[in-house]
Amino acid sequence: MGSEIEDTAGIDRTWWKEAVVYQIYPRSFKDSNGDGVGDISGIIEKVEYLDALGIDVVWLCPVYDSPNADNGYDIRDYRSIMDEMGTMADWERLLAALHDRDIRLVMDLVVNHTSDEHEWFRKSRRGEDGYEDYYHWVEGDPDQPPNNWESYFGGPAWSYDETREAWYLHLFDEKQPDLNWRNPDVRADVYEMVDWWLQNGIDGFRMDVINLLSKPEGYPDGEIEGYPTGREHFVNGPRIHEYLRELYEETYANYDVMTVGEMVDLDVETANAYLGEDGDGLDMVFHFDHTFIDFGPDGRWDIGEWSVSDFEEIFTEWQTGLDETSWDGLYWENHDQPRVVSRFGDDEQYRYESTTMLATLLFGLRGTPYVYQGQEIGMTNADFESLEAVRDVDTRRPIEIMLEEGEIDSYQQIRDVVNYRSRDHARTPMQWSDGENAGFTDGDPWIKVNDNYTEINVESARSADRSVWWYYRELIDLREDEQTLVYGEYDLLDVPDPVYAFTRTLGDDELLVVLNWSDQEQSSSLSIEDGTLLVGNYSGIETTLSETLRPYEARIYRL
Ligand code: TEU
Ligand code: CA
Repeated sequence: MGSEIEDTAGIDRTWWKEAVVYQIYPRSFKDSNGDGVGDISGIIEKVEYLDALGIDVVWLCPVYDSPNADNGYDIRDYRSIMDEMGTMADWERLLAALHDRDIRLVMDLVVNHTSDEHEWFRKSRRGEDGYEDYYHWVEGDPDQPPNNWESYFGGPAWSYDETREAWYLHLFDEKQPDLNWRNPDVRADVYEMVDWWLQNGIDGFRMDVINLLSKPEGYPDGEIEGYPTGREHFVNGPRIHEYLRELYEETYANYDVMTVGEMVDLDVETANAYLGEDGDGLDMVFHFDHTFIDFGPDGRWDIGEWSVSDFEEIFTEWQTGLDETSWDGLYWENHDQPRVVSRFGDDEQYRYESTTMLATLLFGLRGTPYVYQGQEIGMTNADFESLEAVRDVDTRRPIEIMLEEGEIDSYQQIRDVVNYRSRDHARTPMQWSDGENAGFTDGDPWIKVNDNYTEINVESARSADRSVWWYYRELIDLREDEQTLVYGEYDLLDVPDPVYAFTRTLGDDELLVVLNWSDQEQSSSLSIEDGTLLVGNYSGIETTLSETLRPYEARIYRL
């Protein structure tokens, strides 16, 4: 609790608002048995590390039994652990080890779809009694999908099933059929499973593409072209609020847990309908607005221009547009996004400065910050020199389509965009040391290790006097001490780009966040005479804000 503001009345304190969340993609975090795949025992080896970093909550990406068409986001059995990840007993040890250190555990909840190898789908495909309507089936011409909806991973959202002789819907891979939430039996089965995990003692859920659950009857064609066609029908679909409300009431309403909904295509108004007092029992959301900023005219596989004012506009809209009781999930990276320093910073000359500037922004905003594994040491994008090196279905599939359709003749034509955007950048192994395979595995890693591991790794970052790791450590501490950083109101200051400055105010307490988002010196256009510097990524600054900010300089003051 911050000493300055202990007396500030009227804050409704909530643990998940004050928490810093650390996201683990288990396949790439730490391998304990030399098979090249990260696992639960590997995470247990690193619990001490997580504690040293100071985070409060771990969000663990899927570890459930899965054939791994989409690395665990295609679940075969919700109640057992994938062989490669370990056993239920390992998972219980992990939960205990985290709880021993007062770290909470949030699990991934993937209930828009299952694997096509899930028992429900196997029964449904055979038309077994009681399971016929567990998924979205439409009969018809095997050459003509029921409508023009597209998959997020490219290509049509429908596949024809020879066994059932009907089309089934999959908004992601064909091995990820969408569950039919209109069917009350599906909902009851899901709620029972969710409750089972809650009873196992977890502290919440990150809810995968949770605003896609409701699909309209009749499956009307999409009218709006784009990524992907049909989205006006299945994003925030007709019964979405009813389903989420019911899920809440049947399950986590009865527990002290946190929920964060990953919501595609979400705007602020719609977020308010899901969140807060009049919402559906969801605590916070992840929106995507700031991740679309650098899409080119041809979409995701095209690199577009972005500017600091685009970011200011988006963040300000969310910071000021969310209702008093709504809450935001703040992130730069996750397992679906490239490395932020390579994207919005400078991963060469100013890797330290730009990574820490971006971190200062993340921690300076109102909401709960999420740190993705490797972000805390400033990991960068890798070079995927051939299609063979690419692992992600959501990179491979679109490229295969481009090749089939003759949009490109070879992988090399798209390599630069892959090296900019692919989800695989987040999935290269965590760089623990300058040892073999970055200390991730004794075996052959399932995906390439970034070549720069000899320079960028946890061991060297922790032993350096100044490093990205120590800066994150400082920000995490600061947020723990300063309630104003958690609860304070956000106000944008009117300074010329590429400087971005805003204040956070709680009662009488006022903090100033000022960032130079460029590789050039900039005038801050602000003059602070007697502030107290709380954190900064350059040394040798005291109480005044000098006119000139150095490249990617970031500071937080108490005014
Ligand atoms: O992601 C949803 C989602 O919107 C992504 O597929 C996104 O479109 C893509 O990564 C490009 O940015 C969630 C999970 O986070 C992702 O890993 C899964 O592949 C997907 O759902 C399906 O479960
Ligand atoms: Ca392993």
